[in-house]
Amino acid sequence: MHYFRRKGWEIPEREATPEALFLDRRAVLGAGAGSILAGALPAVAAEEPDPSASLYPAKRNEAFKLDRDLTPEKANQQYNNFYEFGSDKRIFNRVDTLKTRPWTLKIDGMVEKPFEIGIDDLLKKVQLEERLYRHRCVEAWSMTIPWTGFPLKQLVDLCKPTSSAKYIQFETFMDPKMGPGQKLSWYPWPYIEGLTMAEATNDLALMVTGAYGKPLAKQFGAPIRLHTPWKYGFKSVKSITKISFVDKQPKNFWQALQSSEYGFWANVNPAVPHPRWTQATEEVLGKSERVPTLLFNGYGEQVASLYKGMENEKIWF
Ligand SMILES: Nc1nc2c(c(=O)[nH]1)N[C@H]1C(S)=C(S)[C@@H](COP(=O)(O)O)O[C@H]1N2
Ligand SMILES: [Mo]
Repeated sequence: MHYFRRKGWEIPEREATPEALFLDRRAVLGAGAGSILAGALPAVAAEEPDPSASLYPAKRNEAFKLDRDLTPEKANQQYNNFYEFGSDKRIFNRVDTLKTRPWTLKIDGMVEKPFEIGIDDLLKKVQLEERLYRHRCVEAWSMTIPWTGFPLKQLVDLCKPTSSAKYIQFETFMDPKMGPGQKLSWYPWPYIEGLTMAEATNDLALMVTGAYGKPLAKQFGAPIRLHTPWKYGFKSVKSITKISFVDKQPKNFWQALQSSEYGFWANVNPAVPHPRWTQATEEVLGKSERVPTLLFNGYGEQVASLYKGMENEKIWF
């Protein structure tokens, strides 16, 4: 008999359909306790305005074009993977506990001098731009999104890694009060990801601080997350607090949880199936259609050279 335990990250392809998209969002939001209370009480605990708001929208870099429509903002903001807040896709209801100011990034490991920098000071040292990117989750759904951010290379240059640094390792915050999912001890918290230095300094690797012309919504991984559009979505680590330059290949969150299914490289390849579902096609978020998945998610021209000679190695999961 074919049987397996069902966990959040193990959804089979046919169940990757975004259920949330078929609900009436307005009805769901309108009926929430929040809106009822908001009417009954004087304004309480309004969020501080985001101090970086005036930096948006940033100028669009026209070099990054899409072959398909943008995913509507609302669809994108209500269908997220952010296990710090739960293993379902509707975490947008529960991200209020994420406090994004003050927010400090710690830089350590093989650098000339370790340092810490506040997010708003970092934003003064980089050049923000908007890029339209495709995103392909390993669960076989995809989205397109107008990110605002800056090339990771700009941050690497600020960090001044030494020549012994071979990889860059990213860490998400570790605070179960902010991210109650971190109370679940079978997950290898904190969420960790990594890239080689060549990947990190490729122009496509983007540090993302905004989306849809505004500072990042919390569910997208505010105030700063990574996006590597040629790799499966789990590489794009959210709400980063620490960046370490190291000489050993980092073991990422999903690899630590299930190394037979998730690895370090995770480059998108429609010809290499996940052990439990095909990667040949993807469900387009916000539309009820499946489209063929592309090698390197369509970004081969920019990144294929990084993997010359490695094509037969395990760089596809
Ligand atoms: N810290 C953290 N980063 C994360 C995740 C997560 O659970 N925690 N999920 C990853 C996965 S599997 C995907 S597909 C993307 C989803 O990004 P989005 O919600 O902005 O679409 O975030 C990635 N980054
Ligand atoms: Mo994902």
